[in-house]
Amino acid sequence: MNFKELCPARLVVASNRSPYTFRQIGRSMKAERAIGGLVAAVEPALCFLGGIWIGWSGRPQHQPERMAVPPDDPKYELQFVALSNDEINRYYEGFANGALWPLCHYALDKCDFSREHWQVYAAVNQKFAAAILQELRPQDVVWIHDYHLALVPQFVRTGAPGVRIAYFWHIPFPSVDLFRALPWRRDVLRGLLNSDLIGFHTETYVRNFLDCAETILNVPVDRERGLVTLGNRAVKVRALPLGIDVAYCQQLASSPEMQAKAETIRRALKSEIVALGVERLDYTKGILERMWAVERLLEKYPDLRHRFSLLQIAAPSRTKVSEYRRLKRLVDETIGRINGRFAQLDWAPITYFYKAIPRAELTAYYQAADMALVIPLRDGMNLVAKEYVASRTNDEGIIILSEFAGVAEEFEQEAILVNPFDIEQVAEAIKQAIDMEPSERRQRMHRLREKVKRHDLTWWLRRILREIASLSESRVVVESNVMRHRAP
Ligand code: GDG
Repeated sequence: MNFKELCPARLVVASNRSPYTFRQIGRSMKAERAIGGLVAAVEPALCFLGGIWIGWSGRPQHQPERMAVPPDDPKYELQFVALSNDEINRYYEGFANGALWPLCHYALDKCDFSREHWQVYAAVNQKFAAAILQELRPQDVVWIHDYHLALVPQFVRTGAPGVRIAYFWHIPFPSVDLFRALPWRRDVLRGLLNSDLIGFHTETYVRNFLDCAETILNVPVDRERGLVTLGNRAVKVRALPLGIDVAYCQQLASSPEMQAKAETIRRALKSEIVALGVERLDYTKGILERMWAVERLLEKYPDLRHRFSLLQIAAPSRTKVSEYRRLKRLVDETIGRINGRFAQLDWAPITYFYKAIPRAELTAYYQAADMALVIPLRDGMNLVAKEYVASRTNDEGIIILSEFAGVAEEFEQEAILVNPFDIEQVAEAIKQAIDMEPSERRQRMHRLREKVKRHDLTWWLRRILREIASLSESRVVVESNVMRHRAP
């Protein structure tokens, strides 16, 4: 894939976390690639186009401040932004994860709208913008990621008015009624609208964002063309659903090592039917609700005791935020209670890992599971659902999927869609999956695999890079309320 033909520009990428973290081993530092969809999605573009990725290393200080990566075959540079402990508390844990994250996931009761946190959020966004401006060369494209950096486009635009800025928002964008609760709703919208292109995972998030721009900022919105007009600039707003590296998933799934591991997992669980949950331990992922659904299932269908079990992998996440510590206690207690209620000497209904599993090894879990329970209360996309599908190379398996995950807009026909708040419905959906004719399960999985293949990571990168490139070919200019395209 030659991305350079699509987009000849150099990229300046910014995200809260740097794509590599570092561990001190003896006297030297070992670079480790961060877990998660963002790095997997963006790194290939940077490797092809070259450029720089600006992010926080995850530590208060970092030496050196800059390095070339990937370590074994350097293709682009990393520039670290240093954050003090106070900045981490207020910008990252306080505002980004204590206000914006719950707000965008419809958890208004968990929002802490502290003015001090907001001020530090703005100051840290300015710090990121300063780092970007320092690196900027003529013709570069700035590509900013996620809810931590919503004000960065505005600060960059002030320092470099003509620069092209693309933004990708990885989490849901809530409806206007909810977003209005944010005391700094106008600042966040204006900050984002200093981009030239804003990408979301789904059409629903695009609609919500356009509604917010129109209602809260009172600016002209063209829904058909996906444009917001601000002064003499038009901002493109697009649904660009992120795909995964299907070829990599299939390669892992076909490896004898992973297949052997999948066998070992199945044997150890001693269950005829294995369901799998994989997520960061986060209150948006519906982990507790899923446990209650399993409890209801076993209560209602006693013949499934001994035959069915859930394997839940929950990777530790944001462990310093009090809501996450509370959730951890609740999950521990709930699993303990349910296992205590139903377990027998040679069988437990829930097997629970509180640890991160390396990406490659996850494949063995995907392969060992007869069904995936992807039941978040809200989720921007959910890449685990796509990875599960891509790993089912024999077309076996089925997904029980929350209607509130972004991926439901793509999988709604083939998955069993549920409302995660309706515990009885989730329990019944598991039963339906167990009772489904194997041929129907195979048909559904086959169709899902075709979808995931068609809209994979390369497809997404092509789409987004094409959109980015078109920002330079024909800048959208607004003149006396008439829109026309003009060469730069
Ligand atoms: C945010 C949005 C959106 C590897 N080991 C573990 C693990 N991984 C990998 C998975 C997957 C990724 O991490 C998790 O991605 P998700 O999309 O499922 O969820 P978030 O981390 O919440 O990501 C989300 C995404 O950004 C991309 O835009 O889809 O909606 O919230 O690639 O293979 N994941 C977990 N445990 C491991 O041990 N959970």
